[in-house]
Amino acid sequence: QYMQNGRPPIQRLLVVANRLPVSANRRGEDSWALEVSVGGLVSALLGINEFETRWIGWAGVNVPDEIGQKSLTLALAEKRCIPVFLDEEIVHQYYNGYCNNILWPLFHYLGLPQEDRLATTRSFQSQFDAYRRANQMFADVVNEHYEDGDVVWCHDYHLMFLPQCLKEHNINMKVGWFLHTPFPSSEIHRTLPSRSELLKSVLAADLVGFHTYDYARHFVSACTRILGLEGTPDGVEDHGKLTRVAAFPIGIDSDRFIRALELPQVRNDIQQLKERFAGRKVMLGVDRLDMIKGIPQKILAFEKFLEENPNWRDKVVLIQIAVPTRTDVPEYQKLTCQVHEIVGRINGRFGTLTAVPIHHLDRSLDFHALCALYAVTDVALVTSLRDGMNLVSYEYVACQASKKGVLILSEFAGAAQSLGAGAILVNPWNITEVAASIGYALNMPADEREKRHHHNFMHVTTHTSQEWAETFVSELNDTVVEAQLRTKQ
Ligand code: ADQ
Repeated sequence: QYMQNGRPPIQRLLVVANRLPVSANRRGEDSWALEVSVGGLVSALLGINEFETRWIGWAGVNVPDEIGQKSLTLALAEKRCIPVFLDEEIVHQYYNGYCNNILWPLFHYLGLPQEDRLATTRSFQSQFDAYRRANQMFADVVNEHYEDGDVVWCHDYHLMFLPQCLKEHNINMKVGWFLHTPFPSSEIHRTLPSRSELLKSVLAADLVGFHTYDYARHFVSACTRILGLEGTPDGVEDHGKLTRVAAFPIGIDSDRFIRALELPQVRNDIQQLKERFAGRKVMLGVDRLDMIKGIPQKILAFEKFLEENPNWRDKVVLIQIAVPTRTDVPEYQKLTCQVHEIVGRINGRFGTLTAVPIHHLDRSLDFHALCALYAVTDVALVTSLRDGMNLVSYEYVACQASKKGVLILSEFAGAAQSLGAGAILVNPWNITEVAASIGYALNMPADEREKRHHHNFMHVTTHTSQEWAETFVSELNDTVVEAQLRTKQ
């Protein structure tokens, strides 16, 4: 067990997520361009040094030929990534179908697909079968690379079947599962035709984690009401076997944002933005263009604010950055059109020859441009209809050390539990309330801004993504040790 120098060996952490943190583009038969995408999860895991991390996931490309699969596997190995190869049909049924069309909306309280019920019901079973098959393919890759003592951390709603597949193969594997979205009330979850199978599979894990205590409670209620199991303060018990269930709120790598503000390029961007918007207050929204983010509701609230406050019309601008996602899905195309239409109407109503009230950008910003924008903003508007946590609110707070801007935050984002005392909390469905909060935020005196910001800044800089990852993995190790002790007794 111990290496020659007397220190315990470094434990390996196998992180399994639908997507690898690397996107692959084919350049030739056996040549690949790899681009690392630094998201919340990647930076969280880059920061933990006590484990040797390997990523297992889909590279986002269809590679049907053996030469391509071999060469991509070699190229990814240099980034400590191991690919799972999924063909187009399975991606369509598992990823676009079951994950994005069924689980994603349901977990965000948007219900199961309504249109053409019969078609949905017929395809439901085939999508669910594909979901199971895809999860088994992830499990096969994990099993192939697993070594005794490794910790396996499964991520998100794409992989709810994975814990069971892994434990069926090796009951001693240490398996944790973490959900990045909300877990809905058991009354919502019970509408899902495959409700029991998914719960049972997740319960095969040793540790199950959520962003908030409420989501954990909903999960335990679903297990007690749907499966008839016993909920305990520690989790869910099934014939003496305990699955530990707990809240592990994610954070961000706040230092990365704070350091970026000192870079010459970012300082330059900040200066330019200040000059560009001199004399006006800047409000900001940064979201993926997804129905859960409440972008139309946010813009309608801004319209109401401008309607009721003519004196602010040429003194405030809303910058909405919306990264298009899932662009091949009709609902998302509809959402894009809806947002464009509302923005066009408002700019037509309240714009002048020299200024428009809303700058709407359908694209992603690079990290440095995003930091500069966060830093110059007076008010950030996060109006998610539901959101597991919402990292944009954290990133905004991290970049506001000098300006001490105000965060308007949906009470339906997990972040409301952690940043609620410093933010102005709103119900995003209540457009009148959000409009009034915009007025309150724009007029807030400096001492109140300072106090609110201080509260949130302390939270964001102390509850970091690294701490989140370390806590989850060490809790997983402890849970397994405790379970072994219990069975010995
Ligand atoms: P997301 O739904 O993607 O994540 P969020 O937590 O806000 O939501 O993270 C988005 C990330 O993408 C942020 O780091 C942000 O900077 C970046 N981003 C968003 N829009 C951008 C834009 N226009 N340009 C550039 N960057 C942009 C899911 C859940 C969340 C949960 C996270 C982590 O839905 O609730 O907080 O996982 O668990």
